[in-house]
Amino acid sequence: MTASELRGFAEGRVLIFEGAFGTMLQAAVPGDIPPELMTLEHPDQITAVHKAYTELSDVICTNTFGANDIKLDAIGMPGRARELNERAASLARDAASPGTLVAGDVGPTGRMVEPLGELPFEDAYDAYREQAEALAEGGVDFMLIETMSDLREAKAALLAARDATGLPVMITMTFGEDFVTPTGTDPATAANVLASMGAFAVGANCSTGPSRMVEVIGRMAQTVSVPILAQPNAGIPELVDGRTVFKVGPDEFAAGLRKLVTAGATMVGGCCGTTPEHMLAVRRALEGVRPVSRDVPGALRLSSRTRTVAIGSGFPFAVVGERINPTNREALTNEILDGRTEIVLRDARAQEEAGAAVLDVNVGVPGADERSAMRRAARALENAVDAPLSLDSMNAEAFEATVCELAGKPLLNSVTAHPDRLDAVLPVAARWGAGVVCLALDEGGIRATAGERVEILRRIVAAAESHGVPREHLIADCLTLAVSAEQERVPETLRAVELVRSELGIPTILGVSNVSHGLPDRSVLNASFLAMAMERGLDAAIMNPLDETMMATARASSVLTLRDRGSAEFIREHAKRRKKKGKGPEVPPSDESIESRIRQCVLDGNVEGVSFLIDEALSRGREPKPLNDDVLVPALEEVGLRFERGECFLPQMMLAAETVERAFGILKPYFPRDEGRTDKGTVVLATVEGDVHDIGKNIVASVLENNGYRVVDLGKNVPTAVIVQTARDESADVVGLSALMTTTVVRIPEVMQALKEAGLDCKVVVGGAVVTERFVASIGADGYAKDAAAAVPMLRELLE
Ligand code: B12
Repeated sequence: MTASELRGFAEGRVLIFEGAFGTMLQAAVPGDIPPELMTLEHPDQITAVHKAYTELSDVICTNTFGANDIKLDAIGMPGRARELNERAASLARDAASPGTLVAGDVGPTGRMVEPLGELPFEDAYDAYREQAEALAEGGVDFMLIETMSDLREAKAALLAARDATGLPVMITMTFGEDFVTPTGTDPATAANVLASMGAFAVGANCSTGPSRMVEVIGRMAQTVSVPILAQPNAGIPELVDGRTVFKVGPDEFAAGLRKLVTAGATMVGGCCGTTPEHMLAVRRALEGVRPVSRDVPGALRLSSRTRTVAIGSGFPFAVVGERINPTNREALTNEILDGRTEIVLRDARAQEEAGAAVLDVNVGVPGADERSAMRRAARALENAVDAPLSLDSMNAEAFEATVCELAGKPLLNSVTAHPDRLDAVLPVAARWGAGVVCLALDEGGIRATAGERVEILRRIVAAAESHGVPREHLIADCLTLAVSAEQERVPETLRAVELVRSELGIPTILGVSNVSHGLPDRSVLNASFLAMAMERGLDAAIMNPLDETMMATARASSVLTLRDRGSAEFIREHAKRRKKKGKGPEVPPSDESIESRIRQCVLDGNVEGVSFLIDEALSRGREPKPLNDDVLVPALEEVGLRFERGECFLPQMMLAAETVERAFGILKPYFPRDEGRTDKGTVVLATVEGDVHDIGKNIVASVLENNGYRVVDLGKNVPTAVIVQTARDESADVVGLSALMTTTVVRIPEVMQALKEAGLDCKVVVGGAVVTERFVASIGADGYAKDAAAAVPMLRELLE
């Protein structure tokens, strides 16, 4: 089915998708058979579920949610994706009543894609591609990618489905109570990034029931104009008498979906806990209901993983911070040549703090590989700051190497009307859904008049559209010329800003600082030019957000050009500045201690950067132990607190953890050793089952090894039986258990009991953030240490 056929099918009505599939199957086939395998072993049951839903829905889905090779591999069924998907697609196809569409269902791989996890993007892409090909082969009408929690994995699935099938692709993500995905992405950002990459429809599924999904769908509906799909579960499941129960019944569910349609959903269905009864109630409740009409204001919307910024008339003026640029900055130039990102991140934070909405990233330095420099900087920035990025380069390969690494939707700065440049940049923008700065420049150079420049831009817009880059992804730069050299051309630039707006209908951006080149008092000239350009309708400027005159001018002009309605932002900023007692934005101190730089590096999750800093600290004579105990561990604890307060999300916590692990790996060999001794006793160490926190346990392991103990480290998430077996095989003197969560600390008494039952009389010592002396006393463990250093005397005493 083509996109336009599907659009025709959906026109003017609310499409109803099926309810939960897995819930029905579990009820039909007792036992623990993976749902995907049922396609082969119980095809009749699959057909029965399809039949139950096909009567009630406009769309039924194939039984292939977990049928990608990565997931299948994890459940011991590698290499069977093709067969399972083809078969499942044809079962659904055969069961569908005439007029019911079949969606090829695709779910997550169950593993985290880099940089949050270890699964390479390409591997996720390959697995999804294989699945999509087989589903298309089996005859599905379109692809439905569901329950994604990480934008990069969602991108891999979307691209693979697009590349492999050419069918329309719908894609939904799952959102928590706080209206963000588990990796910190808000609904507007998810919708913007995925719709920009060509999703036919975007939406939300599963999550926390229909009523809380209203907010999610509403925010998506205000951001994108593609159809919106809402498939909530029947509330958060609760455990009642050992059974999972979903509390939202059919009528309440149907009323909830009605509200979702009012919020902007054009397609609805049910996820976990919903049944044909739920869908029957939905069918009745939506009889004759038409989708609400949406009027999404046109703008260029850029995204990071966590934020979306709209640029265009009617939206706040966007300051694009220009400081990440090595021109005339020796320290930054050296940093880029060394492969570091510390100054880049510091500049980014300072600019964001000062009010930059987007950060321009220019890392072109002669002698450095710009592709890897750009990729490194952009990756570090996306993890550490919220602002979307503008990748600034003359090298299209640097765009290509970087854009595939990002979760968000960056701006590619820039393309000219030069045919080679158009052919190099536009396909990258089209494939990855990126925004593009269009420079009013061609082989003939910069034109004198506004009209000529707009003509060049018109050609770029046409080329972009023919490459599949829509107008809403473009922003025009009419070129700022130095008033010292070409005074009469400056007013032409202002005229061009006005013309682009009225003739091309795309937003405009200018690198304003160029205007004052070669003159004194540059800030005043820049600010005056900015105010004049804003009056002509300029939507964004590449400028220095640390220049207070410029920022004050941008804020004042926003009020005077009606962008800042009710002067709200102006007043807010005034109050903020009064609080700071008139101080301007902080310029990053250059004499920061190495300790606070390392701390910042952990907070930024700057895995690559930390090695340099640890080496620097060691070479300056810092001791490894205080670096670990007083800098790395407290920084990680700070990340934990921010996570608890909802100020950062799982990706940041994961990257901070990886940063500390990397740092500890460098420090480890320097820890004091009790050379040559491994005879103080054998300690079997493990983080208990269900718990993946192992940084603390790893520190304990190396400190004990260095102090003459033989350590058998079983790693994390270790089942009780494995701990007991190893304790026996290794004749352990001590079993050391680590637990960091209130939910897993209960495993400790379980392991103690199992050791006792196995007749092993080894001592049990425990530790981990949630373990307290009181708890230890209550379970009767032999020892507790609050940290690795305290573990050494504790063990000595215990074993003597
Ligand atoms: C890093 C981290 C992660 C990393 C772990 C990476 C890794 N490889 O370890 C990642 C990102 C993967 C993670 C995931 C999650 N995390 Co976490 N995480 C943390 C964080 C920020 C730091 C933990 C840490 O490494 N501290 C530094 C080390 C050095 O300290 P430590 O572990 O306490 O170890 C020292 C001592 O305790 C002692 N010790 C430790 N073990 C042992 C053992 C023995 C025998 C002895 C003697 C001593 C000893 O010595 C160690 C060295 O000095 C904490 C916050 C915190 N303040 O603890 C949250 C925290 C533990 N995580 C939390 C949560 C909720 C989660 C998730 C559920 C989040 C989610 N929504 O998915 C998942 C859980 C996944 C799972 N099933 O386990 C909560 C737990 C809340 C609770 N009370 O139950 C915390 C407290 C954050 C919070 N404030 O909300 N997390």
